[in-house]
Amino acid sequence: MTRVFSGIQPSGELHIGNLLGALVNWNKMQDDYDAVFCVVDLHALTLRQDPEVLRKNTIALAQLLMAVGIDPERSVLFVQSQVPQHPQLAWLMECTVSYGELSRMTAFKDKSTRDSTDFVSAGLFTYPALQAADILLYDTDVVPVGDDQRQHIEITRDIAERFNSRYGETFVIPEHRIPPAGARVMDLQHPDRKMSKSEGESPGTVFVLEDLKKVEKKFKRAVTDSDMEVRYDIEAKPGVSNLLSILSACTGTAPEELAAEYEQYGPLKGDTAEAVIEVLKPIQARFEELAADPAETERLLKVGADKAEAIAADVLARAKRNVGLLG
Ligand code: ATP
Ligand code: LTN
Repeated sequence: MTRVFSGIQPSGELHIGNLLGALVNWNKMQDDYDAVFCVVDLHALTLRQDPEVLRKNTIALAQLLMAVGIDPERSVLFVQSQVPQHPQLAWLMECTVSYGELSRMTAFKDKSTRDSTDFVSAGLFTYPALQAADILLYDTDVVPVGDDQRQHIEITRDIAERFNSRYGETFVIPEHRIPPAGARVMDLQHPDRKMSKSEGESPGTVFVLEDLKKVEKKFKRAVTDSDMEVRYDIEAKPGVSNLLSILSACTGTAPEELAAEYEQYGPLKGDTAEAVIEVLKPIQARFEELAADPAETERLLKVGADKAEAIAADVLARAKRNVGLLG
């Protein structure tokens, strides 16, 4: 069966960009694929973390993934640092990617130059090598991600192809899968930039666990533009198009088709808020239940890590053998 793998960082509160760009898709794929999903806590360490907060965020993110519908019975759900093959293969990846390739990663350029980053770790620079290890360890065919991860999947393919040509067939070459709607949810106040966790609390970011009244307010105050036409045109009308994309991701109707149904911004904002609230309501309710029993979540994650390790150990052994390391 086709294998899918994806990861998400426990580095802050989940927003509707993460949900619509990635998680809704993960959820759907469980039915038709052999799915492996990972909370990438080692990736979160590339930026400074408070240890207590990291531990809490890791458990909460796993609970949120389950609340969205990721089923630890049907899929493998685990925490990256509990499977030691990830950092082990990452070293082989670091030795297969060049300094120049890593320097060209836009995510590194963005994160290393942010005003809030006062310390640029070496891990932030080599981050894509660890991500390549995550993906390649599971003989992954498909990686469902949002649009911002395109470059990281490309570099994973380049590393895998280079390794295979240097040392013989070792890795499956993965492909990205970017959803047709919701792949790039933009900030409601600054529709020219993507909705981001790192922004923290802001009127442009809608969190999955946010109070629903506040969600409604944020949509009502979303930035649109001064001409009054509802049209799907990302370049000319980024704010309105963002609302249409969000509504489309929630309803499954194409944004162009939705645009034809509206003559004013007010009702579009109201309906988008309502559609998002309908998606969030059951997730929030399920999360409340799961959050009451963190020990059970930890137990499920351990079971997941064992299942993951059973796959990853074989692939790491193959890579070590091919590269000339002793078994
Ligand atoms: P940060 O905002 O701090 O860069 P992030 O929100 O991108 O973090 P990640 O853990 O890096 O969070 O991403 C998890 C998944 O969510 C990835 O597949 C990513 O592509 C997707 N994603 C993140 N932001 C958006 C967005 N605004 N629209 C659609 N998908 C997104
Ligand atoms: N870099 C990704 C998170 C991530 C990931 C992965 C995604 C780490 N490892 C493997 C897909 C597959 C991010 O920042 N969104």
